[in-house]
Amino acid sequence: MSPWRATARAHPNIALVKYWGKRDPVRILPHQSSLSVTLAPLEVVTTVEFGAPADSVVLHGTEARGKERVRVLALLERVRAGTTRALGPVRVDSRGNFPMAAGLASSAAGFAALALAGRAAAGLSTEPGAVSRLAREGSGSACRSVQGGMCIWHRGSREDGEDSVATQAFPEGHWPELRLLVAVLSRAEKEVGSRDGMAQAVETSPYYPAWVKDAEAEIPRAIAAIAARDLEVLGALSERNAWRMHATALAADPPLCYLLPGTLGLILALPAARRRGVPVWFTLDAGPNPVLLTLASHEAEVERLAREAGAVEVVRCRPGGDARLVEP
Ligand code: 2P0
Repeated sequence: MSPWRATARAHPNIALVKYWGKRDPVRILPHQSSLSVTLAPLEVVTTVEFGAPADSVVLHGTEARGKERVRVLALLERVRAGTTRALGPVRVDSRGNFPMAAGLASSAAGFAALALAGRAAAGLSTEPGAVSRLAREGSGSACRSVQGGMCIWHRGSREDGEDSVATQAFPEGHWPELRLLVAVLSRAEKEVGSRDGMAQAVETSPYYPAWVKDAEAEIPRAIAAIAARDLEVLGALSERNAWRMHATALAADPPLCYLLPGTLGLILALPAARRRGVPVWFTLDAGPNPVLLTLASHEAEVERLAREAGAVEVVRCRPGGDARLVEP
């Protein structure tokens, strides 16, 4: 591949132990570690080409303006700082194969693909640790989309952030029966984005210190449950971690409520489904659309359950692979 141009693909990820709050908003360093599953078949494909006539950032077919463009170009500035070569202006083209309205942030897949393509195009090492650190500086959760399977973003303790990086805990093929279904209840854009919401929770939620301590302690328990492929234990852990993240947000001032009535309708129906023998648990990001954890054997039944509870779309996912370089 030409050292001036590269194309990378990356999947988004869903956290089961969530990242919620920064100790350093500039370098994007979290207060606690988080753990996620990489989601196939959803992906973003990004091409980076240095030596273009002028800087250009095209996201999903449209020239980006404002904050989005600034964030993309800032990440590529960090790539430039890592080499003595004169790379010149850059052209970026990035598109996803999934509806952004599904509530799955495309930023994780987008910044993971951008970091990998950017480093490759500049002739820099594409070793996962280096790519993950760079992706983190674009969007925190992106550092967990550089590798497949299940990844842990270690909070780290260094001020320069060098040890705040994601590593793979289990490869893509570790748990082939695991399924994650995004139940789209609302496509409306949320009023307060994750970045502002987590900052508000850090500053004003009296529950914030308890959140940090609890979430960090859940990581080894989540690893043990995944190692044992124990969905009952992992599902219960995912639900309580999601509830605790939302409790922390609800306790902020002003309060942050990401749930809609339909969200509660669906997630409160799950205990009865479990009593009927359906293995189904939820996790919920900073938005109204739950992600349902189940097994391949029950995927159709869980989709039906989500639709009966009002889901307008259900996106079926499974653990995905590493971000990778491809021919454009
Ligand atoms: C997560 N979220 O662990 C958590 C759970 C939302 C709720 O990571 O400010 O887009 O770019 O670091 O990564 C969404 O926040 O935020 C997120 P920035 P990001 O997946």
